[in-house]
Amino acid sequence: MYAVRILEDRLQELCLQGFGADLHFSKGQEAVPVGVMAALRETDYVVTHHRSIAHALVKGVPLGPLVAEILGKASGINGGMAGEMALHYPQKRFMSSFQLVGTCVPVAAGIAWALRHVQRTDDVVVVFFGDAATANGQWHEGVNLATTKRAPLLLVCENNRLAGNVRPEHYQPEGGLRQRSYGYGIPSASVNGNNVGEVTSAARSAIDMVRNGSYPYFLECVTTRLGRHKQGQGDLRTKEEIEMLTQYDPLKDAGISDDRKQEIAAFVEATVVGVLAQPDASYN
Ligand SMILES: Cc1ncc(C[n+]2csc(CCOP(=O)(O)OP(=O)(O)O)c2C)c(N)n1
Ligand SMILES: [Mg+2]
Repeated sequence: MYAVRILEDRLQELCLQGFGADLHFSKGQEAVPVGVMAALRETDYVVTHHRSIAHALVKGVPLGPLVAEILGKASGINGGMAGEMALHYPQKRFMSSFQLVGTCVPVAAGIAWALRHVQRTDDVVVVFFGDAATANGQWHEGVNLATTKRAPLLLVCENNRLAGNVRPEHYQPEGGLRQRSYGYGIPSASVNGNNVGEVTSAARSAIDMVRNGSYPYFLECVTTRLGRHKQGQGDLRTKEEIEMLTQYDPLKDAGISDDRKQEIAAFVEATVVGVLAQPDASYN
């Protein structure tokens, strides 16, 4: 979680200096990807949405080539042509991130179906998406497909109760997100997404069910976005509201020693400096 935080803080500085693009960070939400992926086998797969950097790093995409991709360098994992919202690194079974909200779900459902019913493995797919994605038609088609085709798919909702600067009363019916899973008859749970231990233990039970039953499961992780939606957009929340939310920061009581923090920060910094010196992607 600390590596994600440090990396994203550094990338944010670069964005503000004009190096990075309009990136979406996971500040405050780190316990969701870290907690869920701690419960995966290395051979399991991940598909994710636009807020992708944490997910890629935690799934094992190597730091240097990941940063290079995000900064548009030729040495990036996708030649510097994809960027944060079309990242692809199948070597680590990080299949893709998706720009269009909700579209990660049908693709993830298809991969999960093929793994179980064509390749006949017992690997599972985890797909991460935001709370607003559950209002998108692609989300519903994907969940319907996964359910009717018995695909081993863990649906992880990072419920930060925001879509950009829009509050959920404008895109969600009252009654809670889990109700959406009831319509498909799939099992579900809701956890404190800022508590990494709670996320991991819920993910373990969920993944057991997904793997053994070859059926989808909906895991809602209630979390808090502490930064802007993306770097080019202001935040309409007041400073007081954001300050209040920092009490839920998953890193607050994570117990990481100062030595370990320094070690991680030095590694991230050396990697970023090395990447900055590399040539930009080019069509030539
Ligand atoms: C189909 C589609 N509509 C609109 C957008 C613009 N957009 C980008 S992110 C976003 C908010 C998504 O909110 P949520 O799914 O809750 O994820 P969060 O950003 O909160 O992590 C929107 C509307 C988009 N990328 N795709
Ligand atoms: Mg959201």
